[in-house]
Amino acid sequence: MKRIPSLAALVLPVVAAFAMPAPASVAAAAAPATTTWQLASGYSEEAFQTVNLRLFARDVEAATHGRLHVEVHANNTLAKLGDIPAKVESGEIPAGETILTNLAAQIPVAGADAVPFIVNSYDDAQRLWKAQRPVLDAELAKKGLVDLYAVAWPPQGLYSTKPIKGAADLKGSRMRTYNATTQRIAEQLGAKPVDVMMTDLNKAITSGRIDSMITSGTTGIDSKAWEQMKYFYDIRAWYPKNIVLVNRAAFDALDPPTRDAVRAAAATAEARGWQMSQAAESASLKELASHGMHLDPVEFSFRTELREYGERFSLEWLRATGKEASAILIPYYVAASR
Ligand code: PCA
Repeated sequence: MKRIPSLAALVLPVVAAFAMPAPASVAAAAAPATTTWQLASGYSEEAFQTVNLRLFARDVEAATHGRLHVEVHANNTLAKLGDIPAKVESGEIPAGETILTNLAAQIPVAGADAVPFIVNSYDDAQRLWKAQRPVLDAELAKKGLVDLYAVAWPPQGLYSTKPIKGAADLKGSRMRTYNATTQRIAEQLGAKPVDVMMTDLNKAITSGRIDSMITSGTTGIDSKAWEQMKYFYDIRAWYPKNIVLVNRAAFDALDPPTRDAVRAAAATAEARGWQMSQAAESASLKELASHGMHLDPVEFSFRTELREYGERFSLEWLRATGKEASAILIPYYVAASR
């Protein structure tokens, strides 16, 4: 049997390629007081987003000669995923990583990430981020939040305990959701939304609490989806992003060279993270299959139904977002059509 390289083996060369050069920007001689940022994340240690986050913290430490120490608390240990944006906004914790769609209730443009089927590739996902970022940053600024970097998860596929031939097969199924946006998508499909954080996903799968879910191949691997869910459909519904946020006052309290070093490490983390995501994506479907999952093609009629649900969701999002939606989508479609 052909051996499938593990995800770690595929992601590590990407990590090595992004080793930061020896820090020169911050003069060690000045050595002012050390600052520590507590940084909360709601994802498990093995998630590639957390691996990248720890590398970011390491790079900041090196580039500032230890003047800024970023202490990463993964796995919901410092704050629960859903609470992280509010806690960073209030300053209770200086920094945190969240999935961008968690902000969609207060900042509708953040919800562009889960509009199904408008993004078809990593290139599209990058274009969307480029168009979305300035609009999003202006909204974050009003809340006293600074965006450091954002990285897309691999495309979201459909997992199920039984074969799915059409949307009718999802009716009444207990579909795992990960925030209000995915909850709305489940409702539209006629499924019963069951909110489960990624860190509790394996337990929810093995205890039979959920029958279906829409998430990435890599999260399916991290949560051992195959222990109950034998069917995977590569529907590539959307590419949600995680974003790392800092409280504005905490950021402004840094001296300018330290701020520059944080920005530089963030830019490196963003580029590295997107490459890690892509490396994980191309390996993950093979890995799911190697655990006995059926990767069946999506029936044409089901694909058509999914597109229709996607359009309905897009319209709801456009209505809720108003003119800011066009401020993102027009530049996005112009760039995508080039
Ligand atoms: N994994 C995370 C968010 C999107 C993804 O691919 C999750 O399932 O919670």
